[in-house]
Amino acid sequence: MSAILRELLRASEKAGCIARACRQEETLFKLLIEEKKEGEKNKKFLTDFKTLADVLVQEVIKHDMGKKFPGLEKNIAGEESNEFTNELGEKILVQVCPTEEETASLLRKVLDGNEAASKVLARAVHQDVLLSDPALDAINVNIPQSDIAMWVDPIDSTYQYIKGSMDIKPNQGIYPKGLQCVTVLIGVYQIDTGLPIMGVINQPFATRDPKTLRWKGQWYWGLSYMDTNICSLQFSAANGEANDKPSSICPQHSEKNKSESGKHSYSAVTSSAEAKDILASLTAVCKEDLHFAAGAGYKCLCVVQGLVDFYVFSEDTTFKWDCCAPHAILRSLGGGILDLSECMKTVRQQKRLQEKPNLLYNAEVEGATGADRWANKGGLVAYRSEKHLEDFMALLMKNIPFQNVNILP
Ligand code: 2IP
Ligand code: CA
Repeated sequence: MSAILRELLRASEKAGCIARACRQEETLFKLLIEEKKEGEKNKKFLTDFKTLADVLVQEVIKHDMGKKFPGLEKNIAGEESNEFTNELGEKILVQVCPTEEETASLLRKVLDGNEAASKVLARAVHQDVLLSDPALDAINVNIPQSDIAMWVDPIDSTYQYIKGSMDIKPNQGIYPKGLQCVTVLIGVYQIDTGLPIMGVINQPFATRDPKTLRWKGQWYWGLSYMDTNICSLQFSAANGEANDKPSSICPQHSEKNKSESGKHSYSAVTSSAEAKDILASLTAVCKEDLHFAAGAGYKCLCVVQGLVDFYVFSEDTTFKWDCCAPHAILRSLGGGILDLSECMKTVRQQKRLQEKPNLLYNAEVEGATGADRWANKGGLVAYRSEKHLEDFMALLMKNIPFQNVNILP
């Protein structure tokens, strides 16, 4: 099974390379940044380039996984559809062709004849990405291929990707916005239970070399299946070139977080789009340790890294593809991602959170259409250690403004 995880990692790294190429290769970068200029005649075409990058990355992941594990590609779903309409209104199925030349010629149709851009992109699609992560060799589990399916988010936080801010300062290690918030997310779940079992988060723009000004990526993986729980963060020194963060950046919530009164203090990250009442409560509970950051995947990564205890979001604007990969990694560390409204209901009834309302990845939202079928309808709470989950949830409920209790589930 480490073979699948190794391939996931390689596919995520190739996706990261394509994401970097679109910003670092002159011909592609021009197409990407042009989009920022408002009111341009060719705005529609240029907006489509961003979508093309997204679609292409998703197709590369499907193609590469299917090549190594035939049949698996049929069970890979993502945010994007690969049907593409170009400026002339032609419908084109964007896919990876057998050769670089064929892919370039297909891309030319979508890119309105732009020869140079098509070639550069096709080269990135067909390049071989070599990586080694010796920690993966330690894994010895056997999961039948027919039991698993995957969710892919080719480029999470697309807005930050297009905006491309490079000089955002982190606050206690957390980037509120900027390229660091961009992630590639590949998660594997068990078809019958809907639970996530393997995941990779690739951060293509993790650090920037001050001399070459080139970006370097970083990856995180985790596997949680039966009795096996294993995560790249347990092997900090052996994580291959791309991972150079020491495991000490991941302090577990510890006694140091106890205030003088003996009560625990908690840290959390949320979206700037969080609802007013939950925000008020989070502020009351976490005080200066409440952070805002872009990207659902990146916020999960902050929890994985131990930079915050929780990621809380009550709205229904995150999706299965945003959470499957981080959820698997968090499970491998002893944490998870739960449905927030279900947790609140349980805590409100003064019951224990024994049966964890895990986010599940195999069922649609009843009655929903389009992307909303795969929304995390009840919001989410992501955590790395379950030790303080109930206490934190109880505090969160207690601090929701009284006059608004009727919004509660
Ligand atoms: C988005 C992206 C946004 C996030 C939203 C996701 O995915 O991660 O940043 O909103 O929930 O669906 P926020 O940053 O407010 O949490 P994408 O960029 O792939 O559309
Ligand atoms: Ca996303």
